[in-house]
Amino acid sequence: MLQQVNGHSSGSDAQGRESLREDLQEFLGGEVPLHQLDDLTKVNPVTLETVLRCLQARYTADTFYTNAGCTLVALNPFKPVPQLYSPELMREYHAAPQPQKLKPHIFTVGEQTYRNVRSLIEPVNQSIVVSGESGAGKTWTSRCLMKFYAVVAASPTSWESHKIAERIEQRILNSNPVMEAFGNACTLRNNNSSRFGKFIQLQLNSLLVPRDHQMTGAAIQTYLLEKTRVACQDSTERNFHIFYQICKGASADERLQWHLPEGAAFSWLPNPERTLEEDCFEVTREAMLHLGIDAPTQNNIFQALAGLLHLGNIRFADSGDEAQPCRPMDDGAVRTSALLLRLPEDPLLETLRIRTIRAGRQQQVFRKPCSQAECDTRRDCLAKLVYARLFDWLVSVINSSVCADPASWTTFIGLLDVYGFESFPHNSLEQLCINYANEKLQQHFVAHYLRAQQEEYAVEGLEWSFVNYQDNQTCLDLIEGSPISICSLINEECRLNRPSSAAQLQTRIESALAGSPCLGHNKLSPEPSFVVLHYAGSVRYHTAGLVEKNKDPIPPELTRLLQQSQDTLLKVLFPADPEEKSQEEPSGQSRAPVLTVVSKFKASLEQLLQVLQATTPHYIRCIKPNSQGRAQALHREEVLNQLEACGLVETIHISAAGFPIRVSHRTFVERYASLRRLHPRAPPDPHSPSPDEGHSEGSPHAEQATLRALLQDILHTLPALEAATPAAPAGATPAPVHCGRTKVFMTDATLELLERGRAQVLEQCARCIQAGWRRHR
Ligand code: AOV
Ligand code: MG
Repeated sequence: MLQQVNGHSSGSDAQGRESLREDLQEFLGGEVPLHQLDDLTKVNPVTLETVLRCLQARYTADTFYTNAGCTLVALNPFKPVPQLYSPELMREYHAAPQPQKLKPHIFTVGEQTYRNVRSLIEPVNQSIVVSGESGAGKTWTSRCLMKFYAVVAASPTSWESHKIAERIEQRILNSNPVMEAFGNACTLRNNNSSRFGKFIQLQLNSLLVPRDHQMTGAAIQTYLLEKTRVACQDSTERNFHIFYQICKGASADERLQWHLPEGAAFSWLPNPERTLEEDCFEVTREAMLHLGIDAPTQNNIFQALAGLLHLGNIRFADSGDEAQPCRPMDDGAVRTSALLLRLPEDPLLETLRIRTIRAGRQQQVFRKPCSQAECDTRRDCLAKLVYARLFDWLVSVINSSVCADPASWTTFIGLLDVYGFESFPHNSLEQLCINYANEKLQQHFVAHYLRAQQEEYAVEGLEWSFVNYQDNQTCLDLIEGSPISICSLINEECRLNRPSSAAQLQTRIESALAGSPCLGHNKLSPEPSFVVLHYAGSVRYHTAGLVEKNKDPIPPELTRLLQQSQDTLLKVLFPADPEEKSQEEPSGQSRAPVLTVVSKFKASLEQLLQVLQATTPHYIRCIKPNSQGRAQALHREEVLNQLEACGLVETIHISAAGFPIRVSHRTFVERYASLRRLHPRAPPDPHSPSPDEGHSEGSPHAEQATLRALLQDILHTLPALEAATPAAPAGATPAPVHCGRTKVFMTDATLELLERGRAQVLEQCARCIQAGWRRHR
């Protein structure tokens, strides 16, 4: 847009263009240099280019937080900035009469939410949605916010209550290292990548001190742990931190007990040489202790994990005879893992190698030896099953340790640290779920943002109805709608339990949903796949393995085996069935409807949204300035992609659907007063003060009236300006502009028109002056 304006007014001289751009920027953004602009909606006009330039200027100036209307944009500094997170600074934001007047910070958001829940008139729950791509800083941000609340929500009245408060805050903070040890891993994008989504509800009371809420507890909800990582890691990535922690941090005694000799090689433990800060076993143990997980229980957990590592070392060799089960290549691995998991050795081996099937009219039980690949799948499945149950159990233990008695809290602040939009060369069910969640959150955000915009317009006395914005409901209909959607079709395949190829699934999706504008054209793909046009970009999902992943089948023999364990922990994780029913794998038709991954995810997502909808939301968008994790480097292209993916561009578009350009009456009159010369409505009154002069004299009312009159004069030149525009089609609608109580709202097109007129006046003036000189000479 700026380029267009410049192109019209200042020839081809690049330098001139640059200076005009700055001039216009100054007009639109006021006197403030770009890096000091605290709010991206104040860059004017709001375009990607200006937003990027502003962020870049701020990053260079080591300013990492910027507002964007009701959103906070957080750039990852990729270097320690301790002064930015000190308890002193937390208290400063907490004590400030108007924290929003301080520099943008996550503490502003923290304090705002804290004050909102504290309001005695109408206590209302708050939520903070932290989003952004992998490595952008979501978990860091959530952790910092939790520390913030631990500091500000701990104001004690007596020593006794202080003690209680500190204990609970400390315990809540302690949940972080534990959850991260078990749920985070080193990936290509982030050394400490969260492999699950998390919503933590910080519970506050108003009982002890009515004005100052205190944290009395917390409740944690997790989403979609990437459990496949236990048994399958990319060669450049790692397993969950906890496995490395036990291998590196175990004492000599523990090594003996857990069968983890120094330097032992485990196939599920790639890249052990990569030493990370996260490998600190002591921190995890200490935190677990604070959460009430005592040393024997910890010991039990770590022993089971060591058992999984040994399980991963079991390899099978084909027997060469279909009727014969595969042979384990190393009896030691089977023995040790059975020992550590306290499972009977023979049934373990049997379960991994032999499938039991019920078939025929009499439902006879058949035992079928598995192929080598099937054995591997069963082994991996066993590990995933144990790890996922362990993780859920840990979360429930943490919850029972930190959750407050329902009677002791009145309001909560929810923190959502959720995986951002993902698009890889190969996308599967995980990405579909993640992106589906992001669509949902985006819809929630847009609704909230539009409401905020609406409020600004209302304050300015403008009609909202002229803004037309289509939200992402169409895409959500495609993914989750009824009766037919991508989810329903994938679930249908699972339910029918029929053999169907990846290509067939593609065809079914494409033919049943052909009418959806959000289903992309699927050309040029050698592999069966379908394309969804998400708000954040289009993503190709591969259909191979999708149905199987959605089923997430757990052979019942595996569960039954684990129920035989003599281990105290495994007994808790796999309690015996109350009634011993027939549990052999049925032959097909008689199977009860399975709860698929997608249906479970959908249900938990709906629950989350219900919670969010009942709160006042706040948004923090984390941005990764570069993918190498380097300090002081901002890559425009990468940042642009993220602005797009986190919906900020969309927000910009929404504001463009309305009036992206807002300037105060005075600024507007100062810049365009000269336009009246071009198309005067009435002869300018020589006695009326120019805006500059009228400043100190007269009442503010009189000044307002003068400004308004001038404003109207300028706006009346618009139709003439438009008619004089060569490109304007005959009978074009007048350029939209709205005059609010304090600001003028306009579109890019109007700005362009005004700028062109102004350039014309300036040119005329320059000619007059030149002519005057000539006459003088
Ligand atoms: P993520 O949660 O968004 O990724 P993290 O919060 O783990 O990303 O941040 C990644 C890394 O960036 C951290 O380990 C820090 O080294 C650094 N970092 C982030 N924020 C800051 C900050 N404010 N100051 C200093 N360093 C920071 V993922 O969980 O992968 O989606 O799944
Ligand atoms: Mg994270």
